[in-house]
Amino acid sequence: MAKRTKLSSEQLEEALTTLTGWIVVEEKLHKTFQFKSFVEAWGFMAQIALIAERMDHHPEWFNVYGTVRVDLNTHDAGGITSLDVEMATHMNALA
Ligand code: H2B
Repeated sequence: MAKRTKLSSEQLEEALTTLTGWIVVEEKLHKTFQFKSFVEAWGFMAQIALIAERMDHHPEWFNVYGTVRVDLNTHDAGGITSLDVEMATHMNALA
Protein backbone atom coordinates (compact mmCIF):
# COMPACT_ATOMS: atom_id res chain seq x y z
CA MET A 1 0.00 0.00 0.00
CA ALA A 2 1.32 3.47 -0.90
CA LYS A 3 0.61 4.75 2.61
CA ARG A 4 3.17 2.26 3.91
CA THR A 5 5.88 3.40 1.51
CA LYS A 6 8.82 5.11 3.18
CA LEU A 7 8.85 8.87 2.58
CA SER A 8 11.80 10.40 0.73
CA SER A 9 13.88 12.93 2.69
CA GLU A 10 12.23 15.73 0.68
CA GLN A 11 8.74 14.45 1.52
CA LEU A 12 9.74 14.12 5.17
CA GLU A 13 11.12 17.68 5.34
CA GLU A 14 7.90 18.92 3.78
CA ALA A 15 5.75 17.00 6.28
CA LEU A 16 7.76 18.27 9.25
CA THR A 17 6.87 21.87 8.39
CA THR A 18 3.23 21.05 9.26
CA LEU A 19 3.96 18.95 12.37
CA THR A 20 4.44 21.32 15.31
CA GLY A 21 6.83 19.93 17.92
CA TRP A 22 7.84 16.77 16.04
CA ILE A 23 11.44 15.94 15.22
CA VAL A 24 13.11 12.95 13.62
CA VAL A 25 15.15 10.72 15.95
CA GLU A 26 16.64 7.49 14.64
CA GLU A 27 14.25 7.25 11.67
CA LYS A 28 11.20 7.83 13.84
CA LEU A 29 8.92 10.83 14.31
CA HIS A 30 9.40 11.88 17.92
CA LYS A 31 7.50 14.17 20.29
CA THR A 32 7.05 14.41 24.06
CA PHE A 33 3.59 15.51 25.17
CA GLN A 34 3.13 16.98 28.62
CA PHE A 35 -0.28 16.81 30.30
CA LYS A 36 -1.37 18.18 33.67
CA SER A 37 -2.13 14.79 35.16
CA PHE A 38 -2.01 11.05 34.60
CA VAL A 39 -5.73 11.01 33.84
CA GLU A 40 -5.31 13.57 31.05
CA ALA A 41 -2.37 11.66 29.59
CA TRP A 42 -4.32 8.41 29.76
CA GLY A 43 -7.39 10.03 28.20
CA PHE A 44 -5.23 11.16 25.28
CA MET A 45 -3.80 7.66 24.90
CA ALA A 46 -7.26 6.07 25.04
CA GLN A 47 -8.55 8.32 22.25
CA ILE A 48 -5.46 7.68 20.14
CA ALA A 49 -5.81 3.93 20.73
CA LEU A 50 -9.18 3.98 18.94
CA ILE A 51 -7.74 5.92 16.01
CA ALA A 52 -4.75 3.55 15.89
CA GLU A 53 -7.06 0.56 15.62
CA ARG A 54 -9.05 2.21 12.86
CA MET A 55 -5.84 3.03 10.98
CA ASP A 56 -4.25 -0.34 11.77
CA HIS A 57 -1.25 1.74 12.72
CA HIS A 58 0.02 1.73 16.28
CA PRO A 59 2.29 4.13 18.16
CA GLU A 60 5.37 3.27 20.14
CA TRP A 61 4.99 5.29 23.34
CA PHE A 62 6.04 5.60 26.94
CA ASN A 63 3.98 7.14 29.73
CA VAL A 64 4.94 8.39 33.19
CA TYR A 65 2.28 10.42 35.03
CA GLY A 66 1.50 13.35 32.66
CA THR A 67 4.29 12.67 30.20
CA VAL A 68 3.71 10.73 26.98
CA ARG A 69 6.80 10.21 24.87
CA VAL A 70 5.95 9.08 21.35
CA ASP A 71 7.97 7.53 18.52
CA LEU A 72 6.28 6.83 15.21
CA ASN A 73 7.51 4.69 12.39
CA THR A 74 6.21 1.98 10.10
CA HIS A 75 7.89 -1.34 10.81
CA ASP A 76 6.56 -2.78 7.57
CA ALA A 77 8.38 -0.05 5.62
CA GLY A 78 11.44 0.26 7.85
CA GLY A 79 11.02 4.00 8.25
CA ILE A 80 8.61 6.94 8.33
CA THR A 81 5.57 6.85 6.05
CA SER A 82 2.49 8.99 5.47
CA LEU A 83 0.71 6.86 8.08
CA ASP A 84 3.12 8.22 10.69
CA VAL A 85 2.49 11.77 9.51
CA GLU A 86 -1.26 11.09 9.71
CA MET A 87 -0.93 9.72 13.25
CA ALA A 88 1.23 12.66 14.37
CA THR A 89 -1.40 15.04 12.98
CA HIS A 90 -4.15 13.27 14.96
CA MET A 91 -2.04 13.50 18.12
CA ASN A 92 -1.41 17.23 17.71
CA ALA A 93 -5.12 17.80 17.14
CA LEU A 94 -6.13 15.87 20.29
CA ALA A 95 -3.44 17.07 22.69
N1 H2B B 1 1.94 -0.10 13.34
C1 H2B B 1 3.09 0.48 13.05
N2 H2B B 1 3.48 1.55 13.72
N3 H2B B 1 3.84 0.01 12.07
C2 H2B B 1 3.51 -1.06 11.33
O1 H2B B 1 4.23 -1.44 10.43
C3 H2B B 1 2.28 -1.69 11.63
C4 H2B B 1 1.50 -1.17 12.69
N4 H2B B 1 1.86 -2.71 10.93
N5 H2B B 1 0.36 -1.78 13.03
C5 H2B B 1 0.54 -3.28 11.06
C6 H2B B 1 -0.05 -3.03 12.42
C7 H2B B 1 0.67 -4.73 10.67
O2 H2B B 1 1.50 -5.41 11.57
C8 H2B B 1 -0.67 -5.43 10.59
C9 H2B B 1 -0.48 -6.89 10.27
O3 H2B B 1 -1.45 -4.81 9.63
